[in-house]
Amino acid sequence: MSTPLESWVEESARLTKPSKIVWCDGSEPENERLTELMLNDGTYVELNQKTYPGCHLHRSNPNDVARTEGLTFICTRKKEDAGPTNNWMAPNDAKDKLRPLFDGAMKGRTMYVIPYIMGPAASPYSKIGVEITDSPYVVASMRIMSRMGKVALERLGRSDDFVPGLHSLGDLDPERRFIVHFPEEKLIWSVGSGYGGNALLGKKCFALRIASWMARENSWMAEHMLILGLEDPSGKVTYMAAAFPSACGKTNLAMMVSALGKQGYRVWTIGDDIAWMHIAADGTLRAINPEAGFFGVAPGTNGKTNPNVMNALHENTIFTNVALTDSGEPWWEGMDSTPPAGLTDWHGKKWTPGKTSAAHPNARYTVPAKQSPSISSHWQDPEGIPISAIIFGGRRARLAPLVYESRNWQHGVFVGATMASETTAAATGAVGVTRRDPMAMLPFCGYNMGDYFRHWLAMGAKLKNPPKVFHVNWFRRDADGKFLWPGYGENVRVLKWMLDRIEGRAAAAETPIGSVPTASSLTLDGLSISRDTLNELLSVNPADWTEEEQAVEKFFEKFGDRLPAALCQEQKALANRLSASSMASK
Ligand code: O2Y
Ligand code: MN
Repeated sequence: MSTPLESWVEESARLTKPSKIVWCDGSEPENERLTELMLNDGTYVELNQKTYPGCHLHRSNPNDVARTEGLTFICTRKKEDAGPTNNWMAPNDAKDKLRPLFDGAMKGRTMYVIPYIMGPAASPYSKIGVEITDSPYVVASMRIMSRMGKVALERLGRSDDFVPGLHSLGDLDPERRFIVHFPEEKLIWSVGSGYGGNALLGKKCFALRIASWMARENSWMAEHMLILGLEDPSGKVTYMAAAFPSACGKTNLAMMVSALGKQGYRVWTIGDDIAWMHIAADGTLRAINPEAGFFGVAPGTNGKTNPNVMNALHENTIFTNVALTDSGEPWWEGMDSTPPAGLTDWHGKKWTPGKTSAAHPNARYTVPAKQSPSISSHWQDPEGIPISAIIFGGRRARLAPLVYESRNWQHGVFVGATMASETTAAATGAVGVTRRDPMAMLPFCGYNMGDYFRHWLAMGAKLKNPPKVFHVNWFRRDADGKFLWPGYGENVRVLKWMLDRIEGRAAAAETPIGSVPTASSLTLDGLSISRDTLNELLSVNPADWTEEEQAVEKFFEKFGDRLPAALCQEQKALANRLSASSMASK
């Protein structure tokens, strides 16, 4: 008798009609065969194998260069269960719409069956997915980003406990591109894109959208968070998870080279994008990184912003939509100050400096996590690592101080739920517009965000000693528009203050929004920063925050009666504290 997996593969083959089916085992010889095939058909360009052994360049279709939120749907039976922040289609309507796009889509192509594990192979908190795809580039990428092949098939056995994801490149026409999720049946269908989050179904589709639904059902958390460990001079490591909207330097923070290295503070990487967190038997929150690689933005990455990843990506790395030097090496804007002569751009054309960038702004590297010099020796611990702090962040030019600590878990949930960031030139659309992005999950929560906030509150109630919750803003500017804080490796000073708060060592001043460091509680030796700049960085302006609180009230209205009362209370309490503080200063 067929296994549930075999039955689903047969059913998918009847629909998509491939000329051949290949079950991927994740082995080196299989990867070599696929590499050869992609070099021959132009999917891959070989990079300089002396300086970049095992590295290749892939150029995607120019109309297919980023995740497409507008074409991403959550298909629940009831529209309210997808909520006001998701695109919604009824499950049957979605299937009726997409079935014809899959019908015969793999004619003349090979269907690859990719069994994969999200999370360390030996962890009870890992989960199995199976992606069916007609893209060998997706196979090679999934091999880096997950534990793929034999290991997953062996763990699955004859069980039906896997998340199926059907993917086809289709004809790559954006008019026929859809990424749809059926969280009630834990199923993913994606057609018409071969890029990133749209096509590597283990990442955003499974590990966040479907997993967030599973997590609520079973009292755990699937979060869009990096995980890092901060080592102190005694060798003790304290772990923190952090959520940032895009363009806030999340990967750089996860892999930071500490400016306090000489004092014995070092940052270790567990993960750069996603955290699955569960409550352990002792009532602590423990996290695993479900991924095995980094799929990071290349432009802007250099020896200063992220020296660890720059070291990591010299071997076994897939580069997508970067530029190519005349010696066959990858290049992107922000790698070094002047572009080398003789560049080929991301379209494969000779590049002349001028209006267009040589690399696409969303060009990526896909690199095994184990290659980073910053990778923690605990990154694959089956039970996960204990989380002592949760950090939310955003890019706010004026409003938010460098760092503040929430009053308690419930207030921390409010801080996460009201997170916002100002758009940068790197994102599409207007620059400097404030986009609210609760817990950085806006595009990734697989259900109604009002229910998601309720789940966060419920998790706090189950934790014996909930992590402290902080908010950071590396991007505050002065009146002339200059950044007040140097960022990058210096951000460790803020992490150290958090650690000192956790350990009960650091002082803080109470403000209406939470506690900020006193000037002397931050470790600033070796950093040239004036007292005025520091005061500006840490200041909380009640007038600006009153405007913010009113914007939050309006944002919360979206969720109607799905918004937990506790968050309304937090918003009203903030309003009261702000008004009391304004009165006191008059
Ligand atoms: O454009 C894409 O498909 C990549 S999106 C992405 C990739 C790695 C980590 N995070 C993200 C994101 O959008 O949050
Ligand atoms: Mn992300």
